[in-house]
Amino acid sequence: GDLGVVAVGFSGGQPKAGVDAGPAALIESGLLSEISNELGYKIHGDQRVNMYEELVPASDPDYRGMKNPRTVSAVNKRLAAEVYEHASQGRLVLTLGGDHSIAIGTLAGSAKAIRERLNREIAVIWVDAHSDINTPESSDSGNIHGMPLAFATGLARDDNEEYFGWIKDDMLMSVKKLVYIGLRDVDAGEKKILRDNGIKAFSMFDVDRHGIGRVVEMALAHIGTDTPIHLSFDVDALDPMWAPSTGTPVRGGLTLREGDYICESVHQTGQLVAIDLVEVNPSLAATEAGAQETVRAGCSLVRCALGDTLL
Ligand code: DIR
Ligand code: MN
Ligand code: MN
Ligand code: MN
Repeated sequence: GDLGVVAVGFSGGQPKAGVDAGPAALIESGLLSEISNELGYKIHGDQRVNMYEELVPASDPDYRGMKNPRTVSAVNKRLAAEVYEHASQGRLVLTLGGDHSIAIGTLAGSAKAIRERLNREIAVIWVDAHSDINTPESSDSGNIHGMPLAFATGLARDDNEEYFGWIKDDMLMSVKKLVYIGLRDVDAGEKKILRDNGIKAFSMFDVDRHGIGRVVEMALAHIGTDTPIHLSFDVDALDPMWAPSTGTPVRGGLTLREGDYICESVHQTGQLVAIDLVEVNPSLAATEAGAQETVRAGCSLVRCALGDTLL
C-alpha cells in the first residue's frame, strides 16, 4: 500500500523538552526501513523530521488559559494541510509525534480528506491513559496536549484564525464516532464532558473486567463496520513498565501485548486511514535502556497497525 509519513518534532503542547526528538528516535531505530522493506509499503513524504521552527511566532502569550496557543495553532494548521494532502491521495497517513497536541492537525486533515474523498465521517480510536478532551476553560494545566479532542470535535472553538479558528466545520469529527481505550487519569472536568456528550470510553477497569479482546470488539462495534478509522495512540497508554520514557506516565496501564493487540485488530478491519504515535520522549527515562524500551514499544505498535503479523 501507499503510506504518507509525517514526522513532527514538536513539543509546544506541553512543558517538557525532548518529546520533539521522539520521531527522530523512532526513525533512527529503523522503523521506516522496516515498514518499506519488510511490510512492503511505498512511503511518500520526505521522511525528515519537521520542526516547524519557521512557524513559531516572536511572542506567544497565554490565551484563554492556553500555553503557546499561537505556536500550537500554527503548527497544527500546517500539519492538517500535510495530512489532508496524503489522505486525499488515498494514502494511509502515519504521523510520528511529538506531543499529542499534534492530533488537532492530524484529525482535522484526515476528517476533511475522508469527507471529500469517500463522503464519510472518520471514527477515532484514542488509546491513552488520558482523555485529552479538556476545553481551554476546563483545563487546569493550560497544556494543549490535554485538549486536542475538544478542538477536533468542536466542543472548543475560537473565531480567531490564530487560535484554532482555521478549524472549519468540514474538519470536525463527531463525538459519536470517538471511542477511548486505556483511560486511567481523567480530570473531573473531562469526566463531565464525557458524560454530557455520551462519549464511549473503555478504561483500564474495562480492560481488566472483559479482557482486551472483548474491549476491542466492543469499541469496533460502537463505531460500526465500514467506517474509516483514525487511530491515535499515546504511548503513555502502555504501562510505564513498557514505556517509561514519556511526559506523563501513569501506572496500571496496558501491557505491550495489549497495545499491539489493539493495533493488530484495527489493522484487520481494513478500514484504517490514519495512525498517530505520540509522546515518545527519549530524554525522560531514568536509564538509557528505558528510553530504548519506549522507542521499541512505539515501533512495535506502529508495525502492528500496519499489518505486521506474528505468524
Ligand atoms: C491533564 C494531563 N489531563 C491535562 N493530560 C495529559 O493537562 O489536561 N495528556 N497528560 O496526555
Ligand atoms: Mn496521555
Ligand atoms: Mn494523549
Ligand atoms: Mn494485512
